[in-house]
Amino acid sequence: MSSATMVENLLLPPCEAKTFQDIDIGTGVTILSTEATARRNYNTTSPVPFVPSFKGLDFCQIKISYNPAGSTHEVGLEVWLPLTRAAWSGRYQATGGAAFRSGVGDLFFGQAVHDGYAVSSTDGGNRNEDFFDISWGLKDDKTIDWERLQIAYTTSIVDQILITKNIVANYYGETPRYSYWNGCSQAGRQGYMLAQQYPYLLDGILANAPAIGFTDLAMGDFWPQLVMKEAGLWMSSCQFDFFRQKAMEACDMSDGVSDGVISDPDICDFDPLHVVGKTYYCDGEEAEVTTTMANIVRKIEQGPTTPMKTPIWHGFSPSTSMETVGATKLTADKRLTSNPYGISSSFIKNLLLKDASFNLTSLTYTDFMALWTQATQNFSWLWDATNPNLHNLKHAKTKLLTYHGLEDTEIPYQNTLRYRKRVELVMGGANAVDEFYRVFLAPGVRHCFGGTGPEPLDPLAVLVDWVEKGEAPETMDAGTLNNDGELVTRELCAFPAKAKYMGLGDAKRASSWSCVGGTERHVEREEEFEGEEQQVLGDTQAGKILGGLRDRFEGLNLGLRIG
Ligand SMILES: [Ca+2]
Repeated sequence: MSSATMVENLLLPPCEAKTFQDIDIGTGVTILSTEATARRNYNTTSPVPFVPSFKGLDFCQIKISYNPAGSTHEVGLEVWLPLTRAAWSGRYQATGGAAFRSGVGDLFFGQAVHDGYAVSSTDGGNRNEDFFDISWGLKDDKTIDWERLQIAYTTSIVDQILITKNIVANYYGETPRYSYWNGCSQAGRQGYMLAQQYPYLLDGILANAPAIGFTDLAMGDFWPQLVMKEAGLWMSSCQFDFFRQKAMEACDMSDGVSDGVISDPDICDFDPLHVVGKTYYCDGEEAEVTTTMANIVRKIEQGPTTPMKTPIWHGFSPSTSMETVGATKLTADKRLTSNPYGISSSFIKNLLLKDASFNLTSLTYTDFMALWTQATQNFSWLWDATNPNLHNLKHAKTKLLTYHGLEDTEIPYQNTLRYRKRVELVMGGANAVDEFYRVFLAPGVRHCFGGTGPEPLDPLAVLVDWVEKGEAPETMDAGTLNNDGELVTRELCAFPAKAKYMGLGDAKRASSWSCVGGTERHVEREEEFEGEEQQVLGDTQAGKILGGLRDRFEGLNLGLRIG
């Protein structure tokens, strides 16, 4: 440690509650309690495989409890600050929630502190540990607790960011140089809400697989259950998987590579009715696909429609697993029955029907449509983040970055694309929107992570480079291990570009693929480009495609070096 750094660290105040007594965010919150503890050589343990554990972390842990402005509800906030000034990158990372929860505690804190971030999470005033239970949104007298819901889904996120910035300033003597949002699903929705309403609070927003239209999503994810109920047939996951396997057989090669990933589900024209009469094996028995089964799958792929057949929500692409929204379970007498997704069932029962013990299999299509209308009228204002006007985001120079898996089991990727296209309509077209908002679709990736396709490796780093170095991403590095344990790499493409196998070279290597069909845009001439001919190539998308070709030939290891 240099002497200058030692002096800097000596100047930091102690990691004690009194250091953080002076919280003033100007919106009238009342601090109820403050705890601060210096943690040294701390090991995090992760309860889930997709979050790594970290050893030997040093940080200041702060826990604050407060009443939001004008409310007597108690909200909890936790912040970890790298213990020394030298360990802090000057950055702040706000993390968000999942399912019905506003935050997920310290789940992502180890990675953040390890990477030099100050990091925080709110409980949104909801201490219920069950991610899929929203019975707390109903008061004892069966009326909706709007105050609690509003705190959980809007104001606590803003308080979280403002209070944490105060805490950062109290400790390091300066506010964060760069502030980021980082989250997926519910946290993705929170990120879009911040982008639409409070973009000045942040420099960059990473909001993946976002639950943008949360009301429609909660209703739409019940659709597969209703389809099965109306058809009078509850299908097993094995039966759904048979259709999924047939769709994969029909469309896997549409991208030129047989790898269990459909790169572009939009061009997969698999029709479930084509496999009627085919034999499948489930639970040790052989049976034939019926028309009823095929029609169930087709309706789920088409998505919910009004009685006039107007689509009201997206369907799921044919290669998407139905294990979440199309789940069924066995009754005591070994019959299959409904097993709806927790978000949908808890929302419909508690907040729409106000009866936690309601039997959802009694709902008819007509009932369901009426409930959807009620849901839109009562809850869209609360938690939907669908406003396409991003003028404030643009003006704040804040960047919004999203990836969405094409096999998302809970939120159809079309939800994100529909929003992006609406933004393009009101914000001056694709090129203009690309200046502050980019979307990357991840073939074969499920909800936030998992699946057969390569996952984004470090999307936050991509956002940081965009915000701090002005490097707008055209691609996003992704990777996974295939069934044979081999590393598969891919560069995800900035929408609307799609990854295309160039027909030559190892398909497991990113260099054998190119992004094609992207937004035509002027590419700044790079310094290494010299000579008139290369300047011309560098000016257009053609340069990028040729760049891909260069990578591809170099990837063949033939000793070729191009450009
Ligand atoms: Ca494929």
